[in-house]
Amino acid sequence: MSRICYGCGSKLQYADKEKNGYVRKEKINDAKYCERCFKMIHYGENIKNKEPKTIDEIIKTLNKNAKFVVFMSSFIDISYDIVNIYKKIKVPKILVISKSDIIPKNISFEEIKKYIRVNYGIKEDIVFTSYNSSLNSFIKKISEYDEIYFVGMTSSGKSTLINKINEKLGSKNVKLTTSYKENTTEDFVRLKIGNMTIIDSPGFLIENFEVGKNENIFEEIKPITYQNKLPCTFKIGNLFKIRIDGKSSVVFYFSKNINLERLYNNKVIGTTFRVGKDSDIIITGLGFIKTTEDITITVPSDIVKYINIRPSITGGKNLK
Ligand SMILES: Nc1nc2c(ncn2[C@@H]2O[C@H](COP(=O)(O)OP(=O)(O)OP(=O)(O)O)[C@@H](O)[C@H]2O)c(=O)[nH]1
Ligand SMILES: [Mg+2]
Repeated sequence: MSRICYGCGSKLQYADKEKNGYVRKEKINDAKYCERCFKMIHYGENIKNKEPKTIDEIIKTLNKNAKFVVFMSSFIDISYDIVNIYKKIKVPKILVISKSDIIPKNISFEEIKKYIRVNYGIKEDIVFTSYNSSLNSFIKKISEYDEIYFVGMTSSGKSTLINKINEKLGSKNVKLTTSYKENTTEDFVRLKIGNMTIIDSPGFLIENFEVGKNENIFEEIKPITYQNKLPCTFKIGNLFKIRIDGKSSVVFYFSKNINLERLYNNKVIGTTFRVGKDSDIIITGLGFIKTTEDITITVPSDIVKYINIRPSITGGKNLK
């Protein structure tokens, strides 16, 4: 019988070093982790998953096998694209806004809930989790089901949350592999935790800006506001520059480790588009920029694929 890696769910194999689940031949019968997970856990390496599962493959498995689904996304990434994936799941489900510790304190969970219900028409329960919250009521809620699939955006914290539940309930499972890089979990992993079977899943991968450790958001976001009066260029760390034309407040929700610099007389070559007032310009995986008035924005053309526009999650008419 084939065995799986407890860290990422890949089938263990020794035939091809380049494929998921590789271990050395002599380890095939007793390794708990594939070589990639072993290196990620013990040496902090980040090794890319070369064969990520597609969104359709994951959805198909859920609609065929799942009894109950926990769907996770951070408040940064929530957008029409993500809600469209959520809506393709046809079995009982709840929406979990993960990493609630990164939400600025001036935005209440109730406001975000209302925003999601009003703007995306989600009727199911919406709950907030974080790796440093108590999780008692969340665990109580999911334990009404004996089998639960955890799915959601890549890096939304699925494996971390399952490890926490495992720890809280004192189960002796091997730890799932976690990392800030995309597509850490490669295949479904079933764990018996208390009376529940919890299934970790590979994350849904939409175009995701690849962050380094420095740009990943590990703690509460402190938004940075500029009053844009003239056309200005903003340098976002050493990553890229954007240009904003229009009189508007421009509020950046990024990792505090990203230095922002406002430049005048500095052109950006790329793609230009209009953004309506009270919008968030999401750079998926990195953060978002809120604008309060109509603006025109120019971004380098290779960044366009990461951009999603949504009604602003942090206030204005979108919360009414
Ligand atoms: N601030 C914060 N960071 C978190 C939280 N949960 C997870 N993270 C971090 O987010 C990153 C991704 O966590 P994972 O648990 O690997 O995410 P995942 O959803 O399993 O990712 P895939 O397997 O790629 O789909 C890691 O760097 C975690 O430390 C949380 O509650 N708060
Ligand atoms: Mg994972």
